Amino acid sequence: MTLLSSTLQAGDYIGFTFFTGYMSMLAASIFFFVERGQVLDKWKTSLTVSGLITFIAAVHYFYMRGVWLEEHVSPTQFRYIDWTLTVPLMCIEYYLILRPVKASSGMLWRLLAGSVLMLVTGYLGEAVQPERNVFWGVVSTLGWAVIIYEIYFGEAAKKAATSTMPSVQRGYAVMRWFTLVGWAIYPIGYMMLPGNLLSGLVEGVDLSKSSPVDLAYNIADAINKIGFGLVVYSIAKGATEEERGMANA
Ligand SMILES: *C/C=C(C)/C=C/C=C(C)/C=C/C1=C(C)CCCC1(C)C
Repeated sequence: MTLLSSTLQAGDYIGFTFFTGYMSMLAASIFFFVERGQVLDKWKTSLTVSGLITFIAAVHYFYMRGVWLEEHVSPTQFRYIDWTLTVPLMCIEYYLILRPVKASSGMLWRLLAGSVLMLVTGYLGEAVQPERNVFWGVVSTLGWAVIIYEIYFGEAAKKAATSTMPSVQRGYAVMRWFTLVGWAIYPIGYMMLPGNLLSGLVEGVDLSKSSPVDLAYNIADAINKIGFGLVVYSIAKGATEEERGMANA
């Protein structure tokens, strides 16, 4: 008898990460919304956006958890809907942090264009033409490269270097490190898809019970949504203290 159960089984480690993902995203959202009260008005929107990113993710994790428990398949549609909303919000975080040093809307549009290219082609490779996932993965990486170029060498990098606030300088360096190193977990997960470059690594895995790709994505989301939000929070807190210090001096 095959027992299709929609409760969490002892050995279902992927299921565990969907549950912890859901709960930690929710907790992070409450934290960011409550902490808005601790920073100067000009930094409040940054914390609101951090909270929205983790809140949108929490709702999607709720659904993804359900899909995984009931069907044991990758919730690819919910995954990409989540990313389509949250990745642009992360681009907006860059814009908000750099707005005091006069970042242009062109910078924001370049980040958004890179995100759209990265996510649309990633979806094509995962859900529409899985037999061509290597090709779509390469195109998607070009979108990511547009973002990396902008934050390391483009206008964003140049504007950040002109900031006189140590907390902004330091925080920006950590933000872009997340976008370079933390985001790299996603393409590594993608490369474990059947037929892709790292699929040999997960050859023995029973894909009806486990999903290495989802494990990678769930870990990456926790790091890049909660961790990234905390960096934004530390910039807002630090800048608030620096500005209050200047006002009192
Ligand atoms: C909160 C969600 C985030 C930060 C999602 C980020 C997603 C990526 C950086 C995905 C990148 C991909 C590639 C660079 C190539 C292969 C396909 C993707 C979409 C997994």
